[in-house]
Amino acid sequence: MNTLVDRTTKTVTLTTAQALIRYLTRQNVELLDGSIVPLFGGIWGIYGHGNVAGVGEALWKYRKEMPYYRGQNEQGMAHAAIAFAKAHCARRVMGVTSSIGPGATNMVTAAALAHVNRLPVLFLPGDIFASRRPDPVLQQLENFQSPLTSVNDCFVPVSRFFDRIMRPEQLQESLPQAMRTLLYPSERGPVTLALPQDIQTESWEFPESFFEEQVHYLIRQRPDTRSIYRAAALLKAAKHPLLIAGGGVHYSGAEEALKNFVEKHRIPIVETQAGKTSLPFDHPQNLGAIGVTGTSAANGYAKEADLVLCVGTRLSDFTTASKSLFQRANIVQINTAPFDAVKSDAKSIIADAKEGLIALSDALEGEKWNANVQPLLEEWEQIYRDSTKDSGGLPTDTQVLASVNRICGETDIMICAAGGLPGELHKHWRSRDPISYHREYGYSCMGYEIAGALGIKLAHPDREVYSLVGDGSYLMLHTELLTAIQLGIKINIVLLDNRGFGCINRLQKGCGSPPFGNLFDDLPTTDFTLNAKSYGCHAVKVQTIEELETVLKDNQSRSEPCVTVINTDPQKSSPGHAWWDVAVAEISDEATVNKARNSYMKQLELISE
Ligand SMILES: Cc1ncc(C[n+]2csc(CCOP(=O)(O)OP(=O)(O)O)c2C)c(N)n1
Ligand SMILES: [Mg+2]
Repeated sequence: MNTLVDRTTKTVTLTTAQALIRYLTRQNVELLDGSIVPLFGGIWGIYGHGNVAGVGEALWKYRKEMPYYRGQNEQGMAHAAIAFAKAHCARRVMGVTSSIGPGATNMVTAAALAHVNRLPVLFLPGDIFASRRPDPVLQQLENFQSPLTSVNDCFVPVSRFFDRIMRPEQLQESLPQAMRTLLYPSERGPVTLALPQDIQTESWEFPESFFEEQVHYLIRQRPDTRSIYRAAALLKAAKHPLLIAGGGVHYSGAEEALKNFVEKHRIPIVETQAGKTSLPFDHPQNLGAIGVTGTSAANGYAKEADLVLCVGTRLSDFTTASKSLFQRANIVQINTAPFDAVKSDAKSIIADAKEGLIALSDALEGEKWNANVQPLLEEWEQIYRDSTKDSGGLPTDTQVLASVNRICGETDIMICAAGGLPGELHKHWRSRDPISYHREYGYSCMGYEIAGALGIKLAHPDREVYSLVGDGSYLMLHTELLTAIQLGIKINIVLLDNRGFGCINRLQKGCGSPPFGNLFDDLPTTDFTLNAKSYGCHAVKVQTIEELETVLKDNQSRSEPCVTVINTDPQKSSPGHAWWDVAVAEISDEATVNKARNSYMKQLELISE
């Protein structure tokens, strides 16, 4: 592998689709443990006239080298592909092929999800004929201004790299760019290669050398020395520094470097959703979740911090508590992407998290801060105990998650994305394994939870996967449960049924609006167990936390997907410890809205002081 090849004469004649799939099968990756595996874990697909005879034919030809997975919904398949990549810390990838039109646009939401979370995935939507011979072909949009436009142009703003393959030989330029986007940490994100259906089937004499076996590896960008000395000088001048660990810590595999850094310099850390479990939850310097969904300890310390060292975070609205948390602190950012590194007027260190932390630690020499965080941690421990203990009534989300947490083994993976749960989990979930907390909270996309669980299980077949899902998210997209049955894959679904959009109902009331349009007040109860059983899942409804734990334990010996349903209280959530900017109407007929507007304006004044 990666030896010199004869680039002179040898050619091979293949269709565009065959060349594409053959090229993908030749891409490998060296993982951090030194093992070499195929870069692509497989291709998901749903066929239609736009891909069945082109990409479909090629996937059959290469079926031994490239696994093919057939899902139920293009968005669901793409969620599974993205979760597979995330569960591999973005080091392995999957592709998704669709027909033209609705099959393609079904993937646009997932492309945005991957874009927001900086996660790699390869979209292969079919496209209208390049020859325009059968125009308008079935499912063709027919843009009135430009026949160049098809629905696949919706992928342009949600892809990190987009190309339309109008000639077979174009692959030779396009595929290396696609690989660059899937693999370079600073560029990483979704790639879309739109494939006109006639071009998929046309052949070309490709040089054999194009298909040589490649072994990729994690590219670690080293920091510029000046940026390190500038950051070290700022840190040395600070009295209360704080480190925010973001998803970049996991993508870099920087957990050990982070531990060494904080233990040597005695700086407390807090974690974003993507960065949770950068350190074990019980590490004495880990103050836990930061931001709108943060702990009292993390947010309490952040208010006092005079320097915030951000490692691999996008500094989202939730992380910064709508920019209210540490607006007076100096910000230093270690990030592979200059786009993220300059946010919040940060002094940037453009680097891989591990490389950046090691270099900064060297530059700080023996400097130590010794913050006393013990009282903050003790206060949080008490709040944690009060919120998670079983109080006997209708269970809360927090009590359910604590119960699942008790059942989970150290290396089991728990996934969640939207609703009230992610906020509760960010604060209250306790684990030590770096990849055990799988959160999609960049796009917080309802419907990621079950399809995503499938992708995680494909990435880690030896681990139990628990998906915590609200009834709203379940109803939005649960049909990849059937795909789990098809593939003989076990996932554990815990469905928290609070009869609707609990968190949005609470938000609506918090903004002064009368509650409507969120909870199912008038509908008879839905029997989710019947729904899950109809696909072949093992499904049980439980009433209490105690029963939940008994069922989850029993399910550990099962091999089919298990769905456990529990009713939860839509009105209860644990207290927040930071502000979230949700704009309230300036004028309203409702007195409650006017009141909420007044407190909103007071908050805005507070942060602009
Ligand atoms: C695809 C999508 N549509 C809408 C939203 C906005 N939204 C966020 S949470 C939520 C309700 C989720 O309901 P459920 O899954 O039952 O969780 P709960 O709020 O009850 O905890 C909605 C509508 C979203 N995040 N994703
Ligand atoms: Mg709900």
